[in-house]
Order: sequence, then C-alpha cells, then structure tokens
Amino acid sequence: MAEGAKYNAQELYDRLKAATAPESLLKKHLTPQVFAETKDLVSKFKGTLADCIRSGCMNPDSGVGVYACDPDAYTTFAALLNPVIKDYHKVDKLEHPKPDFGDTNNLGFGDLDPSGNMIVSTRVRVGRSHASYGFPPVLTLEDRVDMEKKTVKCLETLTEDLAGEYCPLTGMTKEKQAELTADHFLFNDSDRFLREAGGYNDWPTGRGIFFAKNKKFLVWVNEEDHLRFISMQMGGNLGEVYTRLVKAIKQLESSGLDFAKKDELGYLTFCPSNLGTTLRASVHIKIPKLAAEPDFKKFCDDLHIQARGIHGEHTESVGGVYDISNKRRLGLTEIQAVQEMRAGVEAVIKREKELAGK
Ligand code: ADP
Ligand code: DAR
Repeated sequence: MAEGAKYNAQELYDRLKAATAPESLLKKHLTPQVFAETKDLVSKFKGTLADCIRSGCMNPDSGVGVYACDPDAYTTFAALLNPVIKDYHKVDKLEHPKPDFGDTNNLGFGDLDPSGNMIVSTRVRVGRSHASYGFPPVLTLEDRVDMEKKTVKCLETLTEDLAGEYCPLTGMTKEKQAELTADHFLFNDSDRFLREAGGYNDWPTGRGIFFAKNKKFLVWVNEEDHLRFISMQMGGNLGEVYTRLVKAIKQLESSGLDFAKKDELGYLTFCPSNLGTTLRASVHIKIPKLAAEPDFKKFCDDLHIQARGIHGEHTESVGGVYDISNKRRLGLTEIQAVQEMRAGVEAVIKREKELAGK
C-alpha cells in the first residue's frame, strides 16, 4: 500500500501546506475554504477527499497533484476539481463539444517530417473509463479482474489490421516487460505519483496490453486509466497514426462498453488533465538547439504544447530527443486537439531549423 495511505485528509492537507516545492494545481486550488467544504464528503463509490489529494500531498513536486477517486468525484469534489480543470486546460467555462474526429479521408496533414531527419516516432492515444467502476483509490482486485475480462471480450471483436492478441502482465517475464517498455510499447510500475494514488494496488493483477499484429495499435488495460487506446509507429506520419486510432475508437465504441462521461467534461479519466477528448498526440523529435534555448518552456506554453522526456512523463530527454504533444484536451474536439499538436510540432521544426542555420 502507498506510504500516504495511513494519513487522513487533515494530515495530508497539513503536509501540503508545509511543503516548499513549486505550487501544484492542487496546492493553488485547495484553499482553506475548499478544504472545509470537501473534507468530509464521500462519493457514490465511497471515495474521499484523501483519496483524491494523497498523491499531490505526498509528492509536493506534482504538477497537477489531484486525481478523481472515481467518476462521481467530478460531481462530489467539484469545488476542488473544477478550478483545477479550468486552470490546466486554460478554459474559463466548463463545456465540451460532442466528439468530432474530422474527415480522415481529407485531414489536410500527413507526414510532418518527410525527410525523416527529426521525428523518430509518432503516437496518438485516448483514454476511456468503464462507467460502473471507480478509479484506482477505490478499485478492488476483483474490480480490476472484472474490467479486464470485459475489456478483453471487446478487444476480441477488433477486425482487419486492428485484430490482435491480449497479453496479461501476470505471468509475463521481467525480460519481456523490460523489452516492451524499452520499445515504448508497455507501461511499468515506476511512477511514484501514480503509486501514491493507488495506481499500482494489487499489481500486476488485472493489467495487460493488447497488440494488433503489426504492433501499430495497442490497448493498455488498467494502467493509469481503465483503458488507453494507442496508435503509434516510427517516423512522422501523423495522418496515418491518427486515422488508425479513429478507426479503432469507432470499432471499440460500438462494441457495447459503457464509457464514463459528463456533458461539460467529455470522457472522464483518473487524472483531470486527461478528460474531455482524453487525446494526447505526440512525436519523439530531435530538437537539441531549441531545447537548449532559455525560453523553450515559454515557446511550448505559447503553442499549448508540452515537452516531456522520452520514457514517459516525469522522465528526461535522451540525446536531444523530446516528447512533444498537445497539452489541452478539454473544450475542443479531437480533430482540433490534433491540429493544435500539428501546428505546434511544425513551429518546433521551423524554429529548430532556424537555430541550426538551415
Ligand atoms: P501517456 O500519458 O500518453 O501514456 P506517457 O508520457 O506516460 O504518456 O508515455 C507513455 C509511454 O508512451 C512511454 O513509454 C513513452 O515513451 C511512450 N511514448 C509517448 N509518446 C511517444 C512517441 N511519440 N513515440 C514513441 N513512444 C512514445
Ligand atoms: N502525477 C500527476 C500527473 C499529471 C498529469 N499526468 C498524468 N495524469 N499521467 C502530477 O500532478 O504530476
């Protein structure tokens, strides 16, 4: 069990207030008034404020710091989650459009780096949550096993280039896990923020990965979210990667699973940074000159893009290669989120070439 599991909401809040690390969105928005208003509330899945804030209080260096303990937390703990959501997604009002993936036969974009000199690989993912289950802090081992069974049954309906095989983590050798993780296919249990939020409870039971035969479409089962649908390939052909994901989403959305959503928040996820479209489109791209610029973070912020390391969030870049992706997922459609990422990546490529004197 995570270290912070023994602390109640007051003890967690006291730790948060005493911390001197840079201000997380949790610290910014869990005011004394919001704390007083929410500290004794309990969600429909029996989740508590402590369940939502534990990770950010035990990890003061969090960026967001708060998770929804379950889908109902977005209603029960709205006094805290709503200001966090508005702040992260840079919106003044909580409203979200109906899903719109655009016309994949006429996207207007394809390979963002035809030369192949800069973009190593491209990935687009969305998250989905089973409507009738909680999130990690309130999930039981039986819940995860039930969700895994329901998910695998749905994945077995995938056809054509999306058809494939499910590999549970239980029974997978450490060597196989290390190989798949190094190749950026598989997740592991190394994220301390997620650990403190209950993300690794009963690990590895109920977790696994689905691979299409060509390994360009994957589904993560019970990592941070109940489901992550992932399309990825080497090179910079964002058009192909995105089109494949949209085809998979449409097949999986019609397979009978009931996904958690709210009109004004779109699809619901464990972390409030991911809800709405839940879409993160990323490239691993070589930008040693731009990344060395003092204003690199402001350059990204102004374009609503985010730079990460190449082995997942909270990791470092390697050899000047960064993970560049869209930051906003709420208040815009799926095609708008991908277009925002495309425009950001094109600006990054242009700036890197200018700095390299090309
Ligand atoms: P997410 O929240 O989208 O899962 P993470 O930062 O946790 O993002 O990354 C998850 C995994 O996906 C990591 O192993 C990371 O290296 C890999 N990944 C993300 N973007 C790309 C990309 N464009 N190409 C290859 N692997 C990627
Ligand atoms: N640990 C959280 C994560 C923020 C967003 N990333 C997610 N959900 N994977 C933090 O506050 O840093």
